[in-house]
Amino acid sequence: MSSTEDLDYPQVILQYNSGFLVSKVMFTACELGVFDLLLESGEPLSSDAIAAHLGTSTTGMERLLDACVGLKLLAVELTQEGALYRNTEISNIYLTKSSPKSQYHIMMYYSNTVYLCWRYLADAVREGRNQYERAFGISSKDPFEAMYRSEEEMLKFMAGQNSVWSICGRDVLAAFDLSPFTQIYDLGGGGGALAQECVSLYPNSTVTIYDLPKVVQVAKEQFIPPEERRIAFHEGDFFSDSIPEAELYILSKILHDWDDDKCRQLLAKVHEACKPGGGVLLVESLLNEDKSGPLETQLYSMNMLVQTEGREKTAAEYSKLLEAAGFGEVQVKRTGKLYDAVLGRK
Ligand code: ASE
Repeated sequence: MSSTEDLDYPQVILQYNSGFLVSKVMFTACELGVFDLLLESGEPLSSDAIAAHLGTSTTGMERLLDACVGLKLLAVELTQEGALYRNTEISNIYLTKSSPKSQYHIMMYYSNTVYLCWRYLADAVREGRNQYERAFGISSKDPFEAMYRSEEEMLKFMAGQNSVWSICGRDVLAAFDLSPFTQIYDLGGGGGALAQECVSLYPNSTVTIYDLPKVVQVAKEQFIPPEERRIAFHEGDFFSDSIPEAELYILSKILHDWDDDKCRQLLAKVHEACKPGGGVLLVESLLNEDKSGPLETQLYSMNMLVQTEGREKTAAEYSKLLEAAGFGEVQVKRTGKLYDAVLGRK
């Protein structure tokens, strides 16, 4: 801080105070369908018209729209008939449900699930564990049993993860030339958006989505088009069931869910299954070596505390885990975006 003015009016403190209000305004406009309506309408609309279409109060909608203008998620124009609102380009691409890059589902997951866990952040820090018992009244022995406590919750999570891959998937898969690997397993591949990116980027590859039976069933029925022949499915629990032989295993946002013991166990099992000359690709958000950032990754690590038993790690920590499991020639590629890639070879 450089001047007394900053001390009298501490921008950071004021901004951080209202940070969660910002998220909730965006999530709520998404949830109510504001951006979808403005995309469909094709012309600017008044707050009364938007409120009427979406079945909300006018007094609430007017304030929500103005806050969205403040956040630059909407633009407003004053006319003789009053204020008219329209989407910005960013909103059209990322905040509408129908866009191929829509972030709608991850926002609904954050707004309606993650948000409820964060209410107990102080308890999570005190106790060093996730907060499913307090937030939802359910046992938290297996974090994914808790996260998939209903089909609806599982679907929300799968759709949310898929929306992340629609904007980050290509970068992490292009970080290394994976074309030598044609037989690929995506362990914990969920809704399969990363698998779809993979077969599109590497047309000679086949990707098998390995996940819990109930996840695979939903992926098959709701996420992967049946005509996609390069994507296969394997139902199993990668801790207790066998892992078939393959050339490359993708573990995308898997290790960050589990404690170090389970990470070591899983990687040892993957190493055993892996063809000689094959490899493992970790896709994770990497912390700086001194853990001083990136902020987004530090925040994800807090989220892993409230929701799972894992944490975000540094490149050196992932390399060490890979080497302990027998993988060598470990290479790290930072993409400069949310998710990075670490490749190890057998
Ligand atoms: C997990 C990922 C998540 C487990 C719990 C989670 C996310 C939210 N809760 O493996 C998503 C992480 N955030 C983004 C933007 O990807």
